[in-house]
Amino acid sequence: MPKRLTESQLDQFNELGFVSGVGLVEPSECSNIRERIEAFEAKRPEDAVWAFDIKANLLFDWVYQLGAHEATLDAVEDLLGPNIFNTNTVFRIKEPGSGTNYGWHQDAARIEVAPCFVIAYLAITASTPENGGLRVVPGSHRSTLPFKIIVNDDGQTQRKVARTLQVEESDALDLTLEPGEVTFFSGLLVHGSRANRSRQRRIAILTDYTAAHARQSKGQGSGQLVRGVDAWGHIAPEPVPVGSCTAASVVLRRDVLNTYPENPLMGSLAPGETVRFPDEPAFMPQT
Ligand SMILES: O=C(O)CCC(=O)C(=O)O
Repeated sequence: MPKRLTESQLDQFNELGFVSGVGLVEPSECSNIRERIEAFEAKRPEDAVWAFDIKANLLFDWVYQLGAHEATLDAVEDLLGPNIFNTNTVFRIKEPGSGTNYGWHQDAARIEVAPCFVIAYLAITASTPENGGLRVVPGSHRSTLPFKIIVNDDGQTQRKVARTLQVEESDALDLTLEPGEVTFFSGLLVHGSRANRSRQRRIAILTDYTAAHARQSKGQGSGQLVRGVDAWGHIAPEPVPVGSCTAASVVLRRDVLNTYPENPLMGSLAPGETVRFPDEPAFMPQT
């Protein structure tokens, strides 16, 4: 008996690779989260750019707590079973009128994970076709599709990103969410999103959830065990941050990112290429 999702939602997830519009977080909680985001941006605008970008769950205690949200984990348990790691929480914020967009991609294209992780896209503000909400290609989650690596993609500069080739736009579906609603989708589902043509910010928080028994095709991932037990040791354990973006947690996050076989910010490194993180000492916060 599923804990949170209905049998038909589970069937849809298996068939199409996603289930959308699952109301899990109170809109008032979304307002609180937005206030925290905007308070950090006001206080430390330069740090907000990198701190929210990847593994924010290693930097902020309140982001960790959001990743461990009980109702969300109940739904994830229905999809992945009872032993769950949070392997990455990111913020995706599109300013009014901004051109930030995400070309078609499968998050699990470069490093396969079996069983595949599930991504929870939580709408902190409403998410609509006009403000650059999520678009998915239903049923595209069954295999890794051909892709190419792009450096300095239009929508995301200073990145190496994997972009799926030959996606038929007419196969895509626009998803609309109210604040507090979640789209769960397979890490293999082809998805993307367009620019924000509205006058409001679009704020989404995406979390990757991985079953503790899952295996990666390359290297070893790491994560925070947010539910159940880890009897497998496939995923390296990550600590829970104390406080909000302290120097200690910044260093810890960089150490974690440095252990990846592919650098998650930049993709594969060329021979001799070294990693530079935007949180290097010049940016380091004071304790
Ligand atoms: O925020 C979005 O619209 C999509 C983000 C995304 O696909 C990603 O960060 O990989």
